[in-house]
Amino acid sequence: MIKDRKISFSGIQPSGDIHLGNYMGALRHWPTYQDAYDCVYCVVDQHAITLRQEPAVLRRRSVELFAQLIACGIDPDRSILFVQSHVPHHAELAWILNCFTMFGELSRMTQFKDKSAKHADNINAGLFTYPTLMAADILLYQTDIVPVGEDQRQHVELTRDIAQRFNGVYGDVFTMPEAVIPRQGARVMGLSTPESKMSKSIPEGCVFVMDKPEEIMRKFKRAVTDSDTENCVRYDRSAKPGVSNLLDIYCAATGESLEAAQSRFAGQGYGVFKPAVGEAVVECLRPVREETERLLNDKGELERLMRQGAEKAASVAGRTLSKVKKKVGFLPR
Ligand code: ATP
Ligand code: LTN
Repeated sequence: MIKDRKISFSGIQPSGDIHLGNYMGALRHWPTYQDAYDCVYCVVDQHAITLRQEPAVLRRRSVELFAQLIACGIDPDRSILFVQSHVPHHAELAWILNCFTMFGELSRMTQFKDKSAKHADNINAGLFTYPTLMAADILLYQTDIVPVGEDQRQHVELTRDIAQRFNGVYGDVFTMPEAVIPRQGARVMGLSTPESKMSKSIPEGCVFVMDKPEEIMRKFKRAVTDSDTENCVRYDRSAKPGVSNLLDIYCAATGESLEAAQSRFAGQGYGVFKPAVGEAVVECLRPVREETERLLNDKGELERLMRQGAEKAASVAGRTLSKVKKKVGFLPR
């Protein structure tokens, strides 16, 4: 396929409400790729059902996430933004790629091992073959780069191995993708547990993008600071993980440098510092929340954008899938 610009593909699961960690570590960076790449962004609801989901909640989260991606700056006219289950090519290619993926390879995936330990009562085949569906997502669009968190690097590596194996048999069908891992905001820690990453599974110290300002302020005022006696704002990840995390969040929210932030709060106690970080986060998230709310008030328009995204996605994905089917020996209909 001849391409004017390189292609970027990212996906995110509608499996939980989006929090500050997801925003700082992933969503906030995504729109920036639109200047240099042709971008494809996907709400991966088919991946989400590898863990049990409440149907009504999954529907609500899928629409909300779709709106949040637009609110963060993804332009649905310039990029392809769509919902995975609206484009059947993903599941279809995933089946074919399953036949080019080894049992041993899937068994070695860290995420599979982690999730099957956490959900021992539901180790289903979809959880096991999660990476082949992700490979299909990526390879259908002849993707060059895949912006993801560090935790997804292994899945992108497997995607490359699958693509290489397929190309080795049938010639150059798939572009070889590469993971791109952003450095900034890569690890936001929990406000109540600064030693572990902010996560929806620890709701207490987790700030959600759709939280109201009062709720955000409450969470920051209760944030764990460090058990030393000095009550002073200083950056030291190992000795003062709570305060350092708050400083990192403040800098990410305001764009101020760490040095500037440290001197701004020098000599001030936590009673001033914590609400100031809260306010910075409120202001950083406010436009995203308000724009999401505005978009959610017009469901008709969101549905139109989802249809438009699915049509654009299907047209690109269809070209790759037809080629793959021909290569493996399926009869034309
Ligand atoms: P949770 O732990 O809340 O379940 P998650 O890791 O399941 O979060 P995903 O939906 O897998 O979240 O990830 C969406 C994106 O957000 C990924 O790119 C991931 O790297 C990023 N991300 C998740 N948590 C954080 C965090 N605390 N700090 C920075 N980035 C994060
Ligand atoms: N597995 C990813 C979500 C995901 C994805 C993708 C990311 C599904 N398909 C394709 C990049 C490209 C996650 O859990 N964050």
